[in-house]
Amino acid sequence: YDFMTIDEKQVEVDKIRTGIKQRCLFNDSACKEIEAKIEEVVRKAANGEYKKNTVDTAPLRNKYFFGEGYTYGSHMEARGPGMERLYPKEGEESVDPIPEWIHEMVVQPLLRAQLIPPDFINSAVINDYQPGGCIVSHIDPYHIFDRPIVTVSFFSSSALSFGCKFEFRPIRVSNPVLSVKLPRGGVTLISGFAADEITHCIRPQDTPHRRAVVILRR
Ligand code: AKG
Repeated sequence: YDFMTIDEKQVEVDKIRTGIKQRCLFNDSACKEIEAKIEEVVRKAANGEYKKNTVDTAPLRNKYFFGEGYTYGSHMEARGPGMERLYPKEGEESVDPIPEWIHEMVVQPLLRAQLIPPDFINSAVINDYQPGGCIVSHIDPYHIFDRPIVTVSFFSSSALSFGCKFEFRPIRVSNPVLSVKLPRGGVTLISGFAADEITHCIRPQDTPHRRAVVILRR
């Protein structure tokens, strides 16, 4: 992107924007109720109440997989884009089902707002970020996830950045082609160019406070 002219960058930004939809659906009191439920998930995980693959802990970011689990990185012999695979639906490797409160408190309002078709969502992932937590640039694997990809933010606001390059040790992130705000209680849907043709990430500097996101996908 550093080699693009201003006009070329604008065309790129316009294409990304066509694939982003945002709505503020959850007010402060709805957020508080959902945040209490997220705390319950954290507690249950700490108590060892979930299946092994439901919980994925990392220093600044824990993940909780419900409905469908998948593996994409360090535990695999063959890694990299295209090599991600879903865990089986039954048995040792499977994850816990989507909790009822996610259906009632998070998915139902999306259905009422006609943002997703009925019965679309069969995967719910909670990412719980500590301050400075991040997700490196990636495209959600097409062979695993349909579009749109839906996220709802809790505890604090952040930003979703498109087209960043990451460097490590020390961590450095290039300026995004486009960055969109992710307000607490806000819903973000990505599809088309925004989901398929450009990477997205959460930069460490955009998570100054603890934040959780519920990612709803099929
Ligand atoms: C992912 O976990 O794949 C994300 O892109 C997370 C996005 C977010 O935290 O809003």
